[in-house]
Amino acid sequence: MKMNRRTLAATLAAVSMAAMLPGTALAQKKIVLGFSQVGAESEWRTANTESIKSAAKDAGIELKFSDAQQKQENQIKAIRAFIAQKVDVIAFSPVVASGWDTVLKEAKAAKIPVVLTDRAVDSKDTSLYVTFMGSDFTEEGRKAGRWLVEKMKDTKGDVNIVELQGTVGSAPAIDRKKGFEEVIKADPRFKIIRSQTGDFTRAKGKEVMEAFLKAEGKKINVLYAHNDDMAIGAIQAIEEAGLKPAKDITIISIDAVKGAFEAMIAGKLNVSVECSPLLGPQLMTAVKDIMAGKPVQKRIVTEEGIFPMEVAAKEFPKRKY
Ligand code: GYE
Repeated sequence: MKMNRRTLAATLAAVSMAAMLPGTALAQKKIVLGFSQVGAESEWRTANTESIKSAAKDAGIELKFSDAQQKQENQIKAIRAFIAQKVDVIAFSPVVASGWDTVLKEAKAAKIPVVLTDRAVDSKDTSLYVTFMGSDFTEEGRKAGRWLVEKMKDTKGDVNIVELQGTVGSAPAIDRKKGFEEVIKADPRFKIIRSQTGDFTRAKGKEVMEAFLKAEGKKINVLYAHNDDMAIGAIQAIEEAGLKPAKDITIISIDAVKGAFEAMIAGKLNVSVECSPLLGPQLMTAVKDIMAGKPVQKRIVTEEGIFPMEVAAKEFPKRKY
């Protein structure tokens, strides 16, 4: 059928009107995003969840949110459910780095693009995901190490360090350990005398620190905790043992959440390396770009700083998490 200009214009107008009206076949479909979260283990994670939920709302994206309670099997189940529901995009923060290839291949076979947020996977096949957005955890570990080396530069003798690791096998636990060791190994005075996981939680951080104190007592000069929550739990253990946190034991942790600032202002934590959980807005941008067929960078790195206790009171009012 041939159309003259006027009928063509009218048809186009009608089509675009219909696209704006809900309930018509041509109404624009909301993008559906399935997100599998690690859990609610830390202040960081709570802020991350909040960021994702509010950014989805702001972007007009329908979010199917699932909490895995720190279990990989639950994340795999959630991803399979998202595939069955035919969501448009799947995003997740992998609790551990390994063991994802099978389920990611299932998503790929279903032609559902996958975005990694916060934590990386160790899959060799990088075509299994579109992009990975989040922090450089190795660099965070290096920042912690550099701060300690500088702090101890005028002291004599061994520096005995105890380390509270994050969740076993998680990218931040692996990389924060690696980056920190890389820096401190330059000086043989620095020794990690105990290292154990506290699973990124306050309760575990306290429990493991109690064990460290029992075993090593006053030998401990430094606590390096892979996140603030474990440091905050450990601070309690240190006080209960009759020692002064941040004085008798120098304490370094990572995240720079509000709880860490409060501890620094109270003089109980020496320094926190920043790790931003506010990944929601950039995740929604990536989801929209993917749906629009625009190219997306393979790696999106979060920029972050470091906050020693001396600046805590001044910085605190500016903190968003
Ligand atoms: O540092 C910790 C959380 O993956 C960066 O997970 C995140 C880490 C964060 O439980 O507090």
